[in-house]
Amino acid sequence: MDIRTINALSYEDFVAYLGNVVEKCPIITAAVWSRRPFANLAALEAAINEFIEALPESGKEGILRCHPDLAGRDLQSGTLTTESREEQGQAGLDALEATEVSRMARLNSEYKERFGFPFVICARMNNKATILRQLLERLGNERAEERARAVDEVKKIGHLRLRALVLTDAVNKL
Ligand code: 2AL
Repeated sequence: MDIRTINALSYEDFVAYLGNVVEKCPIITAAVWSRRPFANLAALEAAINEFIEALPESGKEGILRCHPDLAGRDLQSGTLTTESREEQGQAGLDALEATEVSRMARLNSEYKERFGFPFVICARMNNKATILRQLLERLGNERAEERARAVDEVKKIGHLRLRALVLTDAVNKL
């Protein structure tokens, strides 16, 4: 869809189409609908990111908690969202050895115990080696620093999800 079509969508269709740009947080999409019309894809993305940034820290942590673990139970049981399944698959997380799955599970729960929210990283920009390295490194961060880092990853995930849903201006001109 191009941005003009997006701008013309009803509230219901807008949320149905873009509701999972931030994982399981359709309320964010619902909130930015009233900021139409968007000049372009970048303006839509900026509105989403501004909404996230304006949230109190507890709200940002709430967004992080909507994310499924990487290589976690939802992946094993097939209950990930379509977007998440594709992202985790692209990073090779659906083809881990049993020992790698249990290592991820151990580190994920260590991280959650330390910070109170799950480890979030843009899987499409990583692979299993860089994900594990980041997980280990970020476990050493302070809580506020780590929260900000994780929110940046949510924005990267949203950036790629939006690009899959909204044609860029360059494509529109073709
Ligand atoms: C995810 C996910 O589901 N997709 C992605 O890029 N990252 N989850 C996570 N905990 O980082």
